[in-house]
Amino acid sequence: MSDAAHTAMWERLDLDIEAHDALLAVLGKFYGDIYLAQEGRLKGAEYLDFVLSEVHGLRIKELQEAKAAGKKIVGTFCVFVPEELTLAAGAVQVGLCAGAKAGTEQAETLVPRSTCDLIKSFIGFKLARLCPYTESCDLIVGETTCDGKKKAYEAFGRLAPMHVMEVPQCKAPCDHALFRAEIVRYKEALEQLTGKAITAQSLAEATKTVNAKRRALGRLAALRAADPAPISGRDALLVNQISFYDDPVRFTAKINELCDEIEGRIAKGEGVAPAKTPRLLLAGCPMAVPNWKLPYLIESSGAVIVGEESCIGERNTRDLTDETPGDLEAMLDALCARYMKIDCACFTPNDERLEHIAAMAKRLGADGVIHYGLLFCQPYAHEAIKVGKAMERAGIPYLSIETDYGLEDAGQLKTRVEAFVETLS
Ligand code: BJ8
Repeated sequence: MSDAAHTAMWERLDLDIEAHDALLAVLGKFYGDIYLAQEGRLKGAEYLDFVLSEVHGLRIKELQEAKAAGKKIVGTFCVFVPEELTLAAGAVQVGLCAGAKAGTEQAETLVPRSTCDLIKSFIGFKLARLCPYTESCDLIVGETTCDGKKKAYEAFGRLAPMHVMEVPQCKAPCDHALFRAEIVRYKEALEQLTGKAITAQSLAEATKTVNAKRRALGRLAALRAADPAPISGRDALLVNQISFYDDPVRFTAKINELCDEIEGRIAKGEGVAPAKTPRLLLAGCPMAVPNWKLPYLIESSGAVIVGEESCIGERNTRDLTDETPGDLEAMLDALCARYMKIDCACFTPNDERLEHIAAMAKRLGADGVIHYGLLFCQPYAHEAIKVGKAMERAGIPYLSIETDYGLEDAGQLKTRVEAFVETLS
């Protein structure tokens, strides 16, 4: 697409063109420094570079073409929104990334200053007219996970068409029943939006598509147990980030190709860092595009990241939806069962998360765990303490970091990470 065609498309979406150009310039520079400067990247990473370079271009054009063909676009902020249902209704689902500081001052007119950057980011992007994904959406789905998000959606709902799903906070049978009812309510909202009834057949097909994507991401996650690490943590994170907005069928094929290449690399004993480089597992809050600060600091401090225990990582991909039920009601039960396994810190108790982190660290041969919490995020700040104790019991070195989307603390964080990595060497 030419620059002029891009600009015309963004104008039609009523973006603030000048501010948007400035944002893309910063993103391009950031990407060059953090991604393109890496050594020993896989050939398949060219696809990631291409997708990122066209993140506000070709993919938005595809969404506009889908809309012109009568499809609806659904935006989400959380992995509790069942993509299976969205696809079964013939709609396109995109994750709204919320990983950069934008429109912060404007956002703070709607939410308290003591709100995490992820929330401020999606509100800021909307108020500053910077996100072509948000502006392409026919419906945005929120969810009652943390207090910050659920109150923010009250304000956001006045700016965009919204549906909010209630996500329970516990996992007793009555909570499963509540979420099962919410799945039905979301199904009905989608049917109203698209004018298309979700059938057993359309849901079965959509479930296969979403499971195939999860399997490809699971395959990649498993290959990262190899030493030397065959792919950098930054690239693996990027794969997970892209999974939220790329076309699911194309993405799955590309990631399986990437995995084929990785298998070849492992067979030759090659990697992105020498064998025995300190290996770290990142746990905690999700890292949306372009939140690459901490992974970059870690991997420029002599360590390699071998796994992400977050919603932009294995928390979102470890569980498949059962494909065996033949009728719609049983399929909705299967969806509910699958989504209620998610071990988000918003649940209480949430001890399975501690077990998952320890098991991941063991499976991936991690030498240590770094817990990442966003400043002002209460659920993950609480769990950082619990995770620390669990890692101590398991004998796994642990570092807890709390930060935001700013770069002001980068020097101080690097010092802490380097000191931690040194203890592992
Ligand atoms: S299922 S992790 S995607 S809610 S960082 S906004 S928790 S104050 S992102 Fe999440 Fe769904 Fe859970 Fe996953 Fe609140 Fe914390 Fe901010 Fe957060």
